[in-house]
Amino acid sequence: MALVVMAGALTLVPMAPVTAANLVPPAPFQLPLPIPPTLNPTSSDATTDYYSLTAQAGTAQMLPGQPRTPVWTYNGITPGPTIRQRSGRTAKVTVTNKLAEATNVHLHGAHVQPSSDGAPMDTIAPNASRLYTYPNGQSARTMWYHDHVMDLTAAHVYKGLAGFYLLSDSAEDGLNLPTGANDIPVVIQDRFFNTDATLNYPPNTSGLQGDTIVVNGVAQPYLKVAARKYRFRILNGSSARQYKLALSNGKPLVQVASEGGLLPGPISQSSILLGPAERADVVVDFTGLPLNTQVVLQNLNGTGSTAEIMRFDVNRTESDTSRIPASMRPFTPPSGASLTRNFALSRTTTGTWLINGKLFDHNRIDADPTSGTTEIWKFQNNSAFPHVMHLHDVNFQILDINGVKPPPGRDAMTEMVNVPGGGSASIIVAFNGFEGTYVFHCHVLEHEDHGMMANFKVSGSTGTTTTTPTTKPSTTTTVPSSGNPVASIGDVALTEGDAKTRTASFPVTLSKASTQTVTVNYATANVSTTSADYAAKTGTLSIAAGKTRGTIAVPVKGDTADEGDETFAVNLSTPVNVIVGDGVGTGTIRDDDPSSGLRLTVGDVTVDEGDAGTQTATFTIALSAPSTQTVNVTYATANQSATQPGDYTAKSGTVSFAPGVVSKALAVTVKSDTSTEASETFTVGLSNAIGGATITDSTGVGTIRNDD
Ligand SMILES: [Cu+2]
Repeated sequence: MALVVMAGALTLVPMAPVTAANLVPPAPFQLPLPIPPTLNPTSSDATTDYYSLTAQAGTAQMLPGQPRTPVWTYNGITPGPTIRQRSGRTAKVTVTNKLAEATNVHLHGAHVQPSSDGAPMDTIAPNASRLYTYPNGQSARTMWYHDHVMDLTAAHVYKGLAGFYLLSDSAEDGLNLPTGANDIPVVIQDRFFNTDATLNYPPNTSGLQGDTIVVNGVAQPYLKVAARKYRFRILNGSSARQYKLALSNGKPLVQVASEGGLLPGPISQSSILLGPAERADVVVDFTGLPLNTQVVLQNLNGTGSTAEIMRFDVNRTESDTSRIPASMRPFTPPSGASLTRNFALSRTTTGTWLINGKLFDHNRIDADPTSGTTEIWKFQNNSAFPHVMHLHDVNFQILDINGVKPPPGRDAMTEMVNVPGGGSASIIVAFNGFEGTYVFHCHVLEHEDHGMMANFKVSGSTGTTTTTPTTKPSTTTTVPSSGNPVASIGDVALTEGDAKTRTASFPVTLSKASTQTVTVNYATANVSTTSADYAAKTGTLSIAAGKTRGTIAVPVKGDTADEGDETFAVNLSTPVNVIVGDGVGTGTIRDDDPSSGLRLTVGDVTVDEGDAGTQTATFTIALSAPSTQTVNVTYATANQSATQPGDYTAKSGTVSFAPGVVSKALAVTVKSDTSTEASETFTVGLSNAIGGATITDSTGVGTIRNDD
């Protein structure tokens, strides 16, 4: 409806309903499969690769014989460019928002600090930029990045905001799986199109299932292949549709990886069920097939236009030295759960979705696991729709679905569990590494956007982190701990020095001795270091049977720059015969150079509300002294008694201090009204300082003084 203001009166004028006709899905296999290009870093240093993504409007040739479709893109294309990153090397991705509304980026599958996780309320305003830091302490795996803003994720991903993020490591290199041009990411989505080739996204709370299958952004494409092996990294990037993948020639799909990366061994499957956001890396072997053979990737769950996904056309022979290895990556599942939590999944009569009877509230903590502990989470689905539950930050193992062990390929580490309609599933999850608040939610994106999301807050086991007191659900039970020992890495602080190289020795301790040799991989990663202040290091720590302690030594370099204290991390991964408890050791390099300790602060502001229009609350973000290097800090507004958008306009982004600059103004728009409410407050919070400064006052309070 349109609002028309006439002579001081408000008149509601209904607009004609939109009646654009739905496009009949085109005949399949007319356009080639596009392969999203690999994103080159804008720069790289000893530890880190820097990338730039811009969310912007664009067009794409999604349909054969039709005009280009208006879409949302990263760097002009959908799916966005593929980020291919090495395990153990930090990625710093600057995302610039050139869309007309807020967006953000969540790296799905990443073990990452909360400030870079892309939480629903942690958004990038139009024309703002945001730096996301991905430590990449995990093993090789297929991940994807996508928009994750509050209430609008489904619509934003539907418009095109998704791309691949592929992590590789040396263990994977050694397996001789198909690589390079023979390692192809494939995202399957479904859409409705209007007859003018525009996207049609009808309002929906059940979970949208479009009538046109698009692969890498193109309707039912074909791919010309050689008679050899290929690795296809298949992602279900749809809102709600579940695909049962199979090959039309009856040959198996050989699954080599799932969400958690490489499986212990290959699994030959006649079909693979893939729910939203789930991934399966499969090797398809076209060797020996005659030229001109056509093999269709089918969806056995589909009918008509949704039964066929894409076609492979064998058009050449090629030598093939790749292989499917007999064994790949063994893993130790989490064990020794100390707590069980129960989550009931249900729907309201208005179509919204609930977890334990509640809609999502970003201010409410719904589960409060302690870092270093393991829990069992049970999902009871009291609705007819399947819910694909996803936990941010952590991986877990599925213990059962409807009381039965999960099928092959679904029993390895993952962050997705497909809970059948009317059914149940349980998972075992170890919380370690980063502390703070993350979301878990149904990845049917319309369910997520309509309430089916909750917060879990990982708190430190040492009591050094302030935690919001919460009461555990009455259904909590205690499970006796058993199984492998828990490995924890300690923190180290040392003074930088000027010239000598010193050694930061990180202790790794086991909760008890093992009867077997324990190994764990480690890799250093930048946290607030911006230059090579330490020697990046990766390797494998081995602790002999009967022993409970090992050490990881990292050389730290001295210098004479005044840069404030700096921190880096040592991340543990790929545990064998051990569970990783605290998997992140923090190394603090104390700066001993002159005028040490650059401090970042944000001041308070009071503005009079006024009766009409808007006012500006100007916050001052200050650096205690000029720096010789660029200092960046992330900021975001947050509600107190004043709430956005009614009282002020939410704002978030990054403030950058060029060398020598000590003060920056941050203007927040405050709305006026004539109601006689009391004075109200909101805050501007600082986080994630980069460039050697420490945040010593992280919260500026904005007071809107009522003058009515
Ligand atoms: Cu759901």
